[in-house]
Amino acid sequence: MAVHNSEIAAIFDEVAELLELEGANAFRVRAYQNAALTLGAMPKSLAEMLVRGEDLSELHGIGKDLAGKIAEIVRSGKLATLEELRARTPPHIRELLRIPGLGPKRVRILRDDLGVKSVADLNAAAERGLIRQHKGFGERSERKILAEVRRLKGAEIRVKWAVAEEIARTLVAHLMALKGIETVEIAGSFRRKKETVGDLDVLVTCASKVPCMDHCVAFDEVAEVLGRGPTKCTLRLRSGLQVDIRVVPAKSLGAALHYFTGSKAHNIAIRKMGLERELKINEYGVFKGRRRVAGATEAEVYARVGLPYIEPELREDNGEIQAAQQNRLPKLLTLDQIRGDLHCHTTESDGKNTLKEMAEAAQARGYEYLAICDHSKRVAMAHGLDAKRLAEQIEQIDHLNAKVRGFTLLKSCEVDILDNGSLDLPNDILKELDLTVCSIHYKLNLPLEQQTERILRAMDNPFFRILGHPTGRLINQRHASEIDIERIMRAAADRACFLEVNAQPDRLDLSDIHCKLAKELGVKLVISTDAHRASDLDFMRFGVNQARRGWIENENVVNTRGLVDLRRLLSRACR
Ligand code: DGT
Ligand code: CA
Ligand code: CA
Ligand code: ZN
Repeated sequence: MAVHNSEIAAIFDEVAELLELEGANAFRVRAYQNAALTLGAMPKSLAEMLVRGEDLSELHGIGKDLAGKIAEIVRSGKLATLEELRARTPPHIRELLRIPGLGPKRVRILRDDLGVKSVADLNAAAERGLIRQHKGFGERSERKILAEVRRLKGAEIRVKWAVAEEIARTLVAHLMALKGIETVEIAGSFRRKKETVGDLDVLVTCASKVPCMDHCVAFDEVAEVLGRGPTKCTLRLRSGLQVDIRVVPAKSLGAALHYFTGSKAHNIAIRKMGLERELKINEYGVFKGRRRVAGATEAEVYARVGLPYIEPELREDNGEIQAAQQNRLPKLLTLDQIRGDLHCHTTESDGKNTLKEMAEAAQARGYEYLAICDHSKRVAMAHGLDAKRLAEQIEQIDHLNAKVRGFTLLKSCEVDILDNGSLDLPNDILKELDLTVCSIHYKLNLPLEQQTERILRAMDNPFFRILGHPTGRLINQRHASEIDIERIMRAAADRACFLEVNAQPDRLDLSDIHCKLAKELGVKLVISTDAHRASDLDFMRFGVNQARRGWIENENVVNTRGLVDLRRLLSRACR
């Protein structure tokens, strides 16, 4: 495997960082930093230059010493200098460097002046208000540090829903393989389809005398058995995910499912309603005095407190109980109501499948339409399209459409919203498209006011249709951009524009709360996979889950419409 320039640059960056942390000579630090910049921006492969016997020390800013180090990395994939530096730096200090906003300079100050040697120390110092008192750190950076530390701690333990689903699938298959195990249900936040889950809560019913616990702990992904009793065990899997498994009697399954699905706040509210009717509700059933009056199904439990069944996605004590009392629960969107996908890429930009392959994959999923949204030119890294290449793609789409019946490729583009709010391609090519998905990929960190204005300005363009991955967040990796989402939604409603629910499992952007807000403000949503390969079209269900948590119904979603209605919605002329 050839070593990429970016990997060499990353090694030099880390050397510079650790040298600076040690208080090394500033010239030496800068030499590594400059080299990293030069190499990172070089179009030619250093590894290939070496194969051809070219002399790297002739490159700008690369002396004999660094040229030798590049050769060492290309040869071995490693750099001894870096290994030594890493070995000399305590691991807890290196962890501090990973906190956004803390470079080596600041880490050194914190260590030398406040004795901060780990993330835990940092957290304690920030909580005690010591950091804001230090010159060069004000109150704002202290707040930011606290938020980052909390995020770091959270990021370690909460698993993305899609990842949990894969693990859950193998676990359920394992459990069901034992004869005598009758039902396996996963409750908890997983059943509520939360975007991340803390652990899996599994309920099992089985015939008596079945060695159920032995079978649970024999799951081959178990790393450690954290606890075990006759009807309950807690496991840590190799992926780091924890699992609580409980065996419950079949007559209690509904009550247990209700209890362990949560959320806790929802359960408390339901239990309170029970108390008002002199009913005791727990994981074993619904009891009047000592008599069990319900418990086999969840519907029974709800019926006992005078409510219709409430879908797990709604159980957050966020208005669902009042809605149930008034018989105005939403009729939640379902996957089979989705008629097409309005955001995908092809090999023309950074996708892995061709136009034709994407079209076939969409047809195989029973879709009526698929919008092709390759990147625009600003995203050079992804080989974004300029007007000329987009015009060629439009022709290809016309050509393919002429050959198929009952399925339509829609002409689109993921147009970059530039820094000043203008769109990355001229209107005379945008007007040839059926729709546009307009997204921000650069400058995600502008201050709230500026970022909001940027989006509103873009929306003023008559060819703006859909705001793609509106906040830019990446679950466990990158915060949402600071935007005034309510203002943006009101503007979208005014201009007959739509917001995307990006179904990529690490985006899920909009959030559930924002989906609900959109519905309340009368903004229609588009649920799209942003597929970069044919199989990504299956991400649709993650987007649907997110929308369901946001109370979204069929009519709130643009791509539940057939093609004719869709085209009507997309034409802003009719607004
Ligand atoms: P997670 O795992 O952090 O993503 O979130 P959950 O909701 O799965 O929470 P978890 O695993 O701690 O507990 C699963 C369910 O069990 C929870 O949603 C409601 C129920 N539960 C847990 N502890 C309590 C409690 O103290 N009181 C009540 N009423 N319910 C509880
Ligand atoms: Ca859980
Ligand atoms: Ca749990
Ligand atoms: Zn995209």
